[in-house]
Amino acid sequence: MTNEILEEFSKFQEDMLLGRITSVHKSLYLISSNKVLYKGKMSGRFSYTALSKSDYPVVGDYVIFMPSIYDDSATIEKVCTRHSKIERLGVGTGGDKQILAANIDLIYICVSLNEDFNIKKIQNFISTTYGSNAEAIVLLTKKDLCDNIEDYTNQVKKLNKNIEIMVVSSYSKEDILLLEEKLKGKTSVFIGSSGVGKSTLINQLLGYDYLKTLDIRLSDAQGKHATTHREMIELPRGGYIIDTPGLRVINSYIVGDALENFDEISELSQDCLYNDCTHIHEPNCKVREALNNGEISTELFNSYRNILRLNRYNQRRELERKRVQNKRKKR
Ligand SMILES: Nc1nc2c(ncn2[C@@H]2O[C@H](COP(=O)(O)OP(=O)(O)OP(=O)(O)O)[C@@H](O)[C@H]2O)c(=O)[nH]1
Ligand SMILES: [Mg+2]
Ligand SMILES: [Zn+2]
Repeated sequence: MTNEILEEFSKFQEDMLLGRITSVHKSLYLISSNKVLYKGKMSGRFSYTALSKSDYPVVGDYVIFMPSIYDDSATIEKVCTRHSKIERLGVGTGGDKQILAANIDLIYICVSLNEDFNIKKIQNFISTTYGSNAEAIVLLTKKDLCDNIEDYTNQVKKLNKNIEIMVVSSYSKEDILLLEEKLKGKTSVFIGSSGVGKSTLINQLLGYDYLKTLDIRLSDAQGKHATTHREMIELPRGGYIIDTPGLRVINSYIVGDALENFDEISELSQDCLYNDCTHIHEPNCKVREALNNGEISTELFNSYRNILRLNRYNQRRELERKRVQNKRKKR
């Protein structure tokens, strides 16, 4: 916590509390303050004066709030100045950059050794950390599945000789202890594709299965993410870690990156009746429901649909390419 935040807090009445946002669920903000969890809503005054979405709290934000005298509800009056933040590049979302998390010291770019490893993707991830005021570290996961680790670390070094690289396995006690040491006293965030083991690592750090993890690797667009919400978790040996849902990678990394900008829709579509819902005519479609009651804008929905269409086109082209290749081989 910075002195700036303490000074901001000192300007408020004594019955107000200072806390930190651990997760956000639509207009409900979970706040942790002195190990007590509160369910916060924004005050009328705050909502009235807020100018943009980025004024509202995100995971990791320090907030000043009034606790209820009856239950665990609370009214948030102020979001304290952010000393760092990680933003997602705004593609097709009307230019408003989305803040993923605030007040973080370390950003761990999680990439699994073997199938997930892609140097261009790592470069993209590193780019998103520029200007965040946090330090980026490349965390190569699932080292137990890899027997040429150096080939991979060398590629990262060639890309950026200054970036710190860590290589871990979720199943190595030694690695977990090392990570625990690095995370102590800091706020860190794990970002990366789905299935690289972000939540598994956090569960190992906690010593029990707190977070849901993926049992079977589902790497296609229809695959469900194990993690669907960003959440900040206090570690037993000190420090905070923020778990995030994985990036969707479908054929082309660019499409995956773009889809990742539609967090809200991606989250909604996890609850659609069909895994491969196109959000046009299927029954029990949560995305269309949200569109109808104004929770998501038509503009956002349309650009999302365009990305899906482009993606299906890419998939068809890829299938066609394979078919032609196979034919040639048979001749
Ligand atoms: N071999 C091996 N498998 C691992 C390791 N860590 C995690 N896994 C497996 O990888 C799969 C995905 O792990 P998760 O922790 O759910 O991945 P995630 O990055 O949180 O995925 P999302 O929440 O979807 O973003 C699970 O089946 C884990 O058991 C590891 O170090 N080695
Ligand atoms: Mg996860
Ligand atoms: Zn749907």
